[in-house]
Amino acid sequence: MITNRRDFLKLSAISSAVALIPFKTVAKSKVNKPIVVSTWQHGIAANKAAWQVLAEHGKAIDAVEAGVRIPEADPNVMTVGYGGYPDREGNVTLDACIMDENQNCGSVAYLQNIKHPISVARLVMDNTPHVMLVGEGALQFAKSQGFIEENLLTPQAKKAWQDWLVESKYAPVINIENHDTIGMLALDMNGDLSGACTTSGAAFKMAGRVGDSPIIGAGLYVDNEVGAATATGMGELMIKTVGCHLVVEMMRQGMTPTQACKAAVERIAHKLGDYKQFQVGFLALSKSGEYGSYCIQPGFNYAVTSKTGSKLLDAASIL
Ligand code: SD4
Repeated sequence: MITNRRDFLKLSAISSAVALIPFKTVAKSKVNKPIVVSTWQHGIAANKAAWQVLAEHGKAIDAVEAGVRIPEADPNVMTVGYGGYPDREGNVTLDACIMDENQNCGSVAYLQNIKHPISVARLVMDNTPHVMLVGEGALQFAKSQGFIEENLLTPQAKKAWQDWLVESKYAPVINIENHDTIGMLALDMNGDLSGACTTSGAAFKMAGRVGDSPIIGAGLYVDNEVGAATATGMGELMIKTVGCHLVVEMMRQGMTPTQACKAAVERIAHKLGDYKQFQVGFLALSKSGEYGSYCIQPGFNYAVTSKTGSKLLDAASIL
């Protein structure tokens, strides 16, 4: 029982000391590093590029940027960067963010005609006092940094949009047929965590729509004392729950990455009620190099690359 002011102060001092202790200290030799994880099958190629940086003792922040640039440039990946599906008006609009081990972060949203939004986000982080630039301002900034404007709408994506226009049925549902954002998390040789997330967002979205992927805390979060998380699926749901921040905070409280992802997905499902028609998936990596994932619908997979090689794993799901 707290009997006087001195006891209260003592207790407050103890509680704040406890709050500063990392959630779990793992013997340095047991840390699984370096390691990189990323969402979906295209994560395999992306991880390969990230691994080149990590294997040479490079920084996690450089690894994640290099990694996600691969699907950004790939016209066959229809929901990231070049070749991404456009919005209802036929414009490809891109969202991306990046976060390092010191809580520095940068983000761009509703960026058009620039193939590598993640690198623009990196420069927002490195070269400006801001975290987020959007639309025309983000484009002007990109151009000032030497990025070149190019048409990102490939014939394949244009055809898909024209086919969609026939019915123009706008169902703002992201299920397993409408996804592929890449979120990537890395732990480098130094034991530092960073993450990146980049997308063209929901296919045929309303003009001006921004999802979770460029929102720090929703589509990506990194706390170098605890772990990192990224998300894929219906971005509105991650924004409403600040999903990735939630996952990291649950890890701080002692959950494993899988347990934390599961708890966040269940929180969303519980609040939604009709969750069966949506997809939401989280991927998390802890400070000790442990990883895990969880989603609503089966079908979400993720790529893991470490010293033992690369593998594609299926996330566990509610359904
Ligand atoms: C969004 N979360 O814009 C993104 C879409 C996505 O896999 O993840 N697709 O809502």
